[in-house]
Amino acid sequence: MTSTRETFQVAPLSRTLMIIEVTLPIILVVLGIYHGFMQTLYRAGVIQSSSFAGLNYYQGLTLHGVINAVVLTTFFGVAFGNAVMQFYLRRPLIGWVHATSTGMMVVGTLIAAVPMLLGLADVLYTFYPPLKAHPAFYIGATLLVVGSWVAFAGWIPLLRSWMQENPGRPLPLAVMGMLVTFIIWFLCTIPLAIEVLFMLIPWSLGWVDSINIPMARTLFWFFGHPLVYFWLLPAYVIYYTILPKEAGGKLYSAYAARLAFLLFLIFSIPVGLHHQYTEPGFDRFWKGVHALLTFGVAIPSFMTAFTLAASLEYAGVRRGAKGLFGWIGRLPWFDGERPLVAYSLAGLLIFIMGGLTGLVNASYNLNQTIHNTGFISGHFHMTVGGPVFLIILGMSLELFSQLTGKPIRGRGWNVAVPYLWMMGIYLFSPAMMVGGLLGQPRRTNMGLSYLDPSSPHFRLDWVVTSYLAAIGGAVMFLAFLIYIGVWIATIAAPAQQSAGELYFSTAESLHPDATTTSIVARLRPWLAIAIILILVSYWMPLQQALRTPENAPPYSPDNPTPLVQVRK
Ligand code: HAS
Repeated sequence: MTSTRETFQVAPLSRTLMIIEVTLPIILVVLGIYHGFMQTLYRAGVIQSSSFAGLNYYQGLTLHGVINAVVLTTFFGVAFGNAVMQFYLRRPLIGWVHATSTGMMVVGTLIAAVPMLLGLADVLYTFYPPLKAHPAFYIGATLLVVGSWVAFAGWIPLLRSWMQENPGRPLPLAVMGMLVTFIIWFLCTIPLAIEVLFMLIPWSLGWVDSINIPMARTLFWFFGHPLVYFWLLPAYVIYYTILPKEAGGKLYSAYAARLAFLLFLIFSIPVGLHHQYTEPGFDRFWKGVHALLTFGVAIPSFMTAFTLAASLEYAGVRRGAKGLFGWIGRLPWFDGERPLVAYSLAGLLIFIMGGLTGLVNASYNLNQTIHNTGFISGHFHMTVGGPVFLIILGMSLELFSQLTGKPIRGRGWNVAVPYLWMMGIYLFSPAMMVGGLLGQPRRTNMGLSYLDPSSPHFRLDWVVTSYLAAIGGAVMFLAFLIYIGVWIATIAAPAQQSAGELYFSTAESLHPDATTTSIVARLRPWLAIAIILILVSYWMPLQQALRTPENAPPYSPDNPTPLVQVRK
């Protein structure tokens, strides 16, 4: 990759739409984060309902999960993809396609928000049956996803025209990373579309009385695991392109980075059964196949760890570091002018534990101990709640600043946010994990009888871990409040540079990058392998799910009696 100082001027319509794409989810996340903090207080017995607004436990948890894990991440993936395509391909987005995509996503989010706020969709972010939501929830979610497909489709003419003009160059690394991200997204949202359109919506409209639960769950996890790489890969794009340059060095190997993205393409989808190890109806053999492939999907992250560590060491040495570990101290950890370094380093330090605990989950035997316990919540707050969330915060603010021409205010506070968040996570997640190892379940308030010393269910060890998790939650909440303060100060500041000028500092590769003929510069062979692996790994499990129709009536966790009687 070559380094560039050129900026790209975004057209006025796209600029307005991108400001909406980065601002709306951050506004919603205020509600999402608030409900996360309230969950921790409630589980520790500090408050008696799931929020000060008196929402019930599952409604609060649904708002927390759907806003943070689905709405924020999808908007960010689209906004960042739009920025990457325009900046690196040096072409404007097609205005009407962009407007259609953003419009669908905004309208879909608002439609889904109504039943969630009214308590008619307490189905958590996984919304698998027998939990049943109001049809508007599923219809809104569908619009959000289809809007993101439209954004992806809008990039294709830009890519084609760039390739025609640059026949001897591989795609810029960031563009390739975002392309892989959205191919994974497109492939994995197909089973989701089947589940929502042909199962959940007819069921929720009352056109059918019951639903095949194993099939719905299998289709969900067919989507649900690759989903986590849709969240993660934009962060990897930033780690590979911006971080090494901002840290003062180069990317150790762009070739290795390309290979990592392609390995995600082949391994991230055929692994969903690792969420269903404990479910009956699936042959052990296919659970084993998915377990093996899950270890495969860890390989590109291990490669990333080594490539990034080498890139950061190179940066530290260039900054004058001596000795084996001197480079660590030389990195610009607290440089307010380069906030993405702080947001990246804190995220990476969290992800070391997030990734390792993922390998624990993936191990079939260990999974029997931790499935559906607090251990899982600990794991995913160190992944989606760590590197993913921090990169979204850091880059959203950066994009907002570039699109509005307003410089980021409170730069010292801004770089404190990721480290404070990291401290909160390192209190919260281990507490949840230890609680999980002690048997504390996730996603159930159980009447919180374990808090009551007079109850036969009283568990002092769970009370201690819940308190530690609540303290971690408070620290994370404080970090987020500071972030919102920085955002508000930035909005209030007058514009000082021209609005809509995109600029991403981009690292050169220390070792030779791919050429157009390199295997890592060609997407098609990898896509073909991905599709073959998907077909092989899901062919039998889907048939097994079809053969075991455990139909059940709808169920509400808040009112645990069947809402509708199954037709006799
Ligand atoms: Fe996971 C459950 C396995 C990664 C998210 N995962 C979840 C759930 C979520 C989630 C949300 O196999 C809960 C779903 C639910 O609601 O039920 N996960 C894995 C594995 C990985 C993994 C093997 N997960 C993620 C990522 C997520 C995410 C990424 C979000 C973004 N996960 C599972 C399994 C379950 C599961 C089971 C189901 C469990 C159950 O029973 O329900 C791997 O991809 C992880 C590989 C990562 C690494 C780490 C590499 C480290 C790096 C940092 C290097 C640091 C540097 C810094 C360079 C091997 C890259 C150095 C700097 C200095 C200055 C020193």
